[in-house]
Amino acid sequence: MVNEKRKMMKFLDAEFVKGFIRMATDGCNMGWHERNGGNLSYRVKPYEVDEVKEELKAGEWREIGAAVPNLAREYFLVTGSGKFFRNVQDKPEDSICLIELDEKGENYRIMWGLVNGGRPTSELPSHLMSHEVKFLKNPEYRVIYHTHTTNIIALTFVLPLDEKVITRELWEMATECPVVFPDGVGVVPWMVPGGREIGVETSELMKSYDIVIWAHHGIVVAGTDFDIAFGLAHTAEKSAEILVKTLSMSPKKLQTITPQNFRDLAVDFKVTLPEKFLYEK
Ligand code: 2HA
Ligand code: ZN
Repeated sequence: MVNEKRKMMKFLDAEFVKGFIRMATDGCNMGWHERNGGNLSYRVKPYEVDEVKEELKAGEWREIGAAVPNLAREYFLVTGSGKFFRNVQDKPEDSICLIELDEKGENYRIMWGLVNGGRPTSELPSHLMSHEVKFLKNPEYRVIYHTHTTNIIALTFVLPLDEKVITRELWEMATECPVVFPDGVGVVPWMVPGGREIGVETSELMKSYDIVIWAHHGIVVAGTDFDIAFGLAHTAEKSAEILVKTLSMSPKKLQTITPQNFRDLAVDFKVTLPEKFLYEK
């Protein structure tokens, strides 16, 4: 009984909620979340739901706009549609919500948050479809994060929208990149945001990648926890920034990391780097 009592806590004191708020705030401080740009979701662990269940209150069932049967009855902490990341820390109860999915994975209901009304992120179908793909591959995956990373967006205007080219460019600009995202990056051409279609394209690429670029819009990353997901976005965006600076100085690189350098790195760092990215230029 004593143990049970100790496990209960205020919603906003729970570690998963604090981690979510910190990540939203960090993203905002990076300049990636102008106005209501970007969205974040976290698949909550059963014991974490238990910790806060005294504060949960079920709202009406509403349609997700996509079917994710493998996520039936799962709980997600998500940012709200039209809500600003810069307000998440000061007004979490107005900016984010905890949702529960129904037994078919077709409807959700709000269990906490969005106290002044509203809905979960407009990209909920994309988030949930990507969560489903990741969950089926590895149930350790819990975070999906969409953000408007300035330099990656800029590069989608000047690089071919080809996963081989963009992966290779990002790998070349920062030595840690092939270690942080050895599978490479997926690329979705420009699409209307917020719908099921962009969710289908993104989740298809999530079968192979942890980072998907939305041309002229931003990125979606997947991770097992907040640190891993944020770190992935940060690493890729930093590399993009170095490429933007390099291209601003000169259209041609005088020297770079070579395909053989990558192969040597792969051995020492025990990662597998697909040969499709190590073509001769
Ligand atoms: O405004 O970023 O993609 C939220 C978004 C939609
Ligand atoms: Zn967006």
